Amino acid sequence: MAADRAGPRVMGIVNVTPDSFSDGGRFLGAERAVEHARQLLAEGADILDIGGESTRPGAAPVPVEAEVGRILPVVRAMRAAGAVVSIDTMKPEVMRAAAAEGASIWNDVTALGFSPASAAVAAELGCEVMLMHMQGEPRTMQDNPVYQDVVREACAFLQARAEAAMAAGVRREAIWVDPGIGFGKTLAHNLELLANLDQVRALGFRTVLGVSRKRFLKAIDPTAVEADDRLGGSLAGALIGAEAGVDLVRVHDVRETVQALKTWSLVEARRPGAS
Ligand code: HH2
Repeated sequence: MAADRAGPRVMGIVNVTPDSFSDGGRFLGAERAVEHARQLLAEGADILDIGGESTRPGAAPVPVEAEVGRILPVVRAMRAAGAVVSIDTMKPEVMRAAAAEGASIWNDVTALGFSPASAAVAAELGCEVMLMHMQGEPRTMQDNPVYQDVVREACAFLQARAEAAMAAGVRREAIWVDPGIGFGKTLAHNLELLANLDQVRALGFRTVLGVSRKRFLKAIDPTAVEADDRLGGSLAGALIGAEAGVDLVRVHDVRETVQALKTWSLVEARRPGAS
């Protein structure tokens, strides 16, 4: 891991989806993803988060075999390149297959809640787990999210899921928690969470934050229609995470994020009273 700066480590997002413009299908999708993943590593990613199923509202579910088939070639190539590999999946069968190829982190947007077997499988594999808060399920989560107190409820959920994971045998040190920006949340809910990340940190686990290219950034800047129009908001998110002391940011734009975090950390080191 990069030791040349303080602040959060960077997890680069690698989406493996079949190439719809070519009859090479799955293979080409994986080949492109490997190329992309190599680039993110070269740009300074500390971890690669490999996913074969989108969690966007309206995205079609992907069967286990197809998801495994998409991600495994990328996991193998990235392990051969010496990368730390995380798998973005809800399915224990997918994580099991990826762990057999050397993936060491299970990033689960359902916080091990999708299958009753998830927590036991995580314990058995001995992998690290990223538990994320979501209200509802991906298909409908943005319809009308309601909270009394989004920060308190997200923290209580994460605490409960961490306890369930530990009860199943997952080690405390292996657990990360993530407030799940954009998952069943309005703009106001997302901003409230970003303003109170210290409360997520206070749970006592390592913390992950994902703001990169999220749709709520379009509510802030309506001209940011396409996901890759949202670099400014994404970098702001990484810096908000850095200020709050989160341990890891999950991003698409690794080079730009590393540059922003380096700049931030050089200034931090020069603040009056910094050691
Ligand atoms: N966000 C997405 C997926 N996985 N995992 C964690 N831990 N935290 C997040 O905020 C998070 C996540 C968003 O997924 P999707 O909409 O499929 O797009 P992409 O994977 O390109 O970010």
